[in-house]
Amino acid sequence: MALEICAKAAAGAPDILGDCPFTQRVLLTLEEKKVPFKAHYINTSDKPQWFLEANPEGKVPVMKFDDKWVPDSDVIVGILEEKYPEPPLATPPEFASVGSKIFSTFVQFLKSKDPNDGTEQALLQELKALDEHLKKHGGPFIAGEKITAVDLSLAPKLYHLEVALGHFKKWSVPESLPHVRNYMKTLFSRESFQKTKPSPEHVIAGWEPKVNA
Ligand SMILES: N[C@@H](CCC(=O)N[C@@H](CS)C(=O)NCC(=O)O)C(=O)O
Repeated sequence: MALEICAKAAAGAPDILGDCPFTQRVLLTLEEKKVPFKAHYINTSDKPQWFLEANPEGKVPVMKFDDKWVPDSDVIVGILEEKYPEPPLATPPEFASVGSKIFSTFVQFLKSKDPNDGTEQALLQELKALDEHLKKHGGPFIAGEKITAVDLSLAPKLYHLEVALGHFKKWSVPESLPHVRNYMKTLFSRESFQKTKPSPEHVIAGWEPKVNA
């Protein structure tokens, strides 16, 4: 039987995949490993009772393994790697934290209302470090020629960055960071990404209340 996953539903569209980067990370892992799955789309603004009983913390994604619902994308991806070792996607430990501050610095910059508060610089610094890493190690992925878990975790976050900063701040990754720009193009054009990406409209709708808070 196919594995079951609870994924975020799009706002106002209960049958469409929503804008959760942690859910997409797990879906990307399943697609890369060609593991069949069945998704339940969860309206996170009005969570069904059965979902809250299965997962009292109430966050998505959760995945059912051996009749037990398991939360947290980090844990789920680890279990998938053990149960479905092919193709291997574990990232070598020395590369596992590359780009790990990009999402938090992006969110701070996105929410910032003061152009001089340093949040843009903080994000640029993280993106520059990624650019230098990709240049030094030759890419196209963080660990070299093969895609690994760290790329599958970063890809949805970079997509949110591109869509949300483009929309709310008319901002894009500068041309002075060509390796990051190419990396994003490579990730976003991958079949697994195309199959699992939320629409830009849903990404924008998801960030709107946080940007205008
Ligand atoms: N650390 C968790 C984060 C999951 C998470 O924050 N999910 C968000 C959606 S992107 C969520 O379920 N929010 C609904 C809520 O907190 O009620 C993971 O990696 O799976």
